[in-house]
Amino acid sequence: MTNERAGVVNKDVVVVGAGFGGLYAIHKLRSQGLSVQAFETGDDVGGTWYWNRYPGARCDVESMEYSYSFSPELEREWVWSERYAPQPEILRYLQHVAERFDLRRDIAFETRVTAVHYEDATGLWRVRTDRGDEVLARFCVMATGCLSAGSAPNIPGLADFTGTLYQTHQWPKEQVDVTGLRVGVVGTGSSGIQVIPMLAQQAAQLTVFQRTPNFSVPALNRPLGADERQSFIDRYPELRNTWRHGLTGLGCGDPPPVSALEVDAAERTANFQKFWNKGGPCVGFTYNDLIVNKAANDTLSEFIRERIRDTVKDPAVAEKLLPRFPVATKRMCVDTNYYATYNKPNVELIDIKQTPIERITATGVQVGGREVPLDVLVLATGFDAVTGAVLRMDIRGRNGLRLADKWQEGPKMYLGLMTHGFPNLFTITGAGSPSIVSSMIISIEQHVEYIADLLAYMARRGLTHVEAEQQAEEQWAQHVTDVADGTLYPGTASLYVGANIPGKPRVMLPYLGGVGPYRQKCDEIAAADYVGFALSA
Ligand code: N01
Repeated sequence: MTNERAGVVNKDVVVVGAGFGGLYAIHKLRSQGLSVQAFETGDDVGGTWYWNRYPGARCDVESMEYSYSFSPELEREWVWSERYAPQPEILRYLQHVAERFDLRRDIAFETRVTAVHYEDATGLWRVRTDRGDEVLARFCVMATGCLSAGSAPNIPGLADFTGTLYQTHQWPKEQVDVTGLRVGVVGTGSSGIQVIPMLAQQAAQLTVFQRTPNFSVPALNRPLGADERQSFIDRYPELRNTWRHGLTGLGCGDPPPVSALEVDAAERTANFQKFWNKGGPCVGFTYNDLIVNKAANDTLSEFIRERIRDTVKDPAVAEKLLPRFPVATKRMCVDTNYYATYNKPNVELIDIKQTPIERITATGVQVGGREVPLDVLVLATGFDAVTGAVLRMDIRGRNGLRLADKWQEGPKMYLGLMTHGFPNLFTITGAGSPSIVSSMIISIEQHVEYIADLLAYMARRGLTHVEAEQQAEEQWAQHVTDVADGTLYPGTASLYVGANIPGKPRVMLPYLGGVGPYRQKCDEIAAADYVGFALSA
């Protein structure tokens, strides 16, 4: 397809996206003898790691964990250089994977899938792209990413700005140098918290427009020694197995069976400090009730607020940076020098909840009755998470049912894999699966392998169609809600519940029951001949 763009092409599977999910889907399904056509909007592989090239972009999961496990040879040959891999290195890793497994030959780059229509008469999907491609396929795999559809903030006057506008999730490939310039950043989520310290090193003046302060923990990133790397590689089978069956899939492991309220304050603080000193998010896994009990959560929230007060010299600035929602009910950010950046004389923090942006002008940002003059404005304003990328395509299932109509009140999916009315259409890390609260690669591999196993099961039995049953999907959606209701998550306005996108239905998007229990449930369903999935020939 890459070179021939005329006529309708027949394939077994269309894969949309060539990030971590799409690349593994191509490899895995092809190895089962299926013909695959993949489409990718970017001009190379990488997905999230292709687009998010902003200075400071780095994974918040340790590099020895954030890699594929499906190939022991790949595990052995790739050399991660740092504890937390920077974006260029992860992109090189994915390029290496594409080469090593010869994946590029089935990917059409710079091609956006626009329409995915099910044809009742043939039982096939007709997939169309913005380059005029047309593919008929029995199966579709949406590997479109959970954090790939950027949100467009509705800030008055944004279009009037005549300086340079950057968005973290569409950062240019060329080197951006802001030396001597006046720079503004809107957004203090994971992206903002990573880019702000980097821009502050160059900018003449950096102004951060913060709506909601976030919790961030220091990464304490460092080079990875050969011995340390080898020790991981030697223990990979055992480690991977533990991660796969844990709650989040992260190397932090599951919290011990101890409540934060069972231990006295001095012991608890010492324990938090011990994990804080190691860097990374494991401080969030120190007690088993931090995300289910507000009083327990307050202990860690307050501990981190204290660290912010310790770091930021001006108490008034520190006060503005203190997050007020329960820690870990939004993804904890992992930073390098974030809070200390506010001690620099060229950095100003404006609390736009207290003093809202009035409008953006041609030359800056009008706020609190004054104009902050800017040469560069950076938007780090996040994503239409989990469902955004899927819903931006015109997907129509049986009887012409539009996915956007079906999901008007929020997504309903069976296991986050399939939705009723859309036979043979799968989603990698879809709504109702652990997805963005888990270590993504573990969840991606589990979904790809589950789909591949299901297709192999169908092939063995001469079955051609699979569809989530409505009742199974309703029950799973209820279970996702019930599990969430047992935690502090729903009380926080986060991207997990769609609160960051105006008008998006408030539904818990990820499954909070944990990757281990989720995997077990999926495996039980498979062992019971895929109960809840209607299979037919
Ligand atoms: O996006 P976010 P992100 N006016 O939604 C603000 C992953 N990730 O790209 O909180 C003013 O977290 C918004 O304010 P508020 C990770 O899973 C990982 O930073 O809505 N402000 C918020 O401060 C993460 O969870 C890594 O009040 C506006 C910010 O913009 C996910 O991606 C790195 C606004 C958006 O924060 C998303 O992170 C980067 C407006 N109109 C991302 N609209 C790593 O691996 C939004 N905001 C390290």
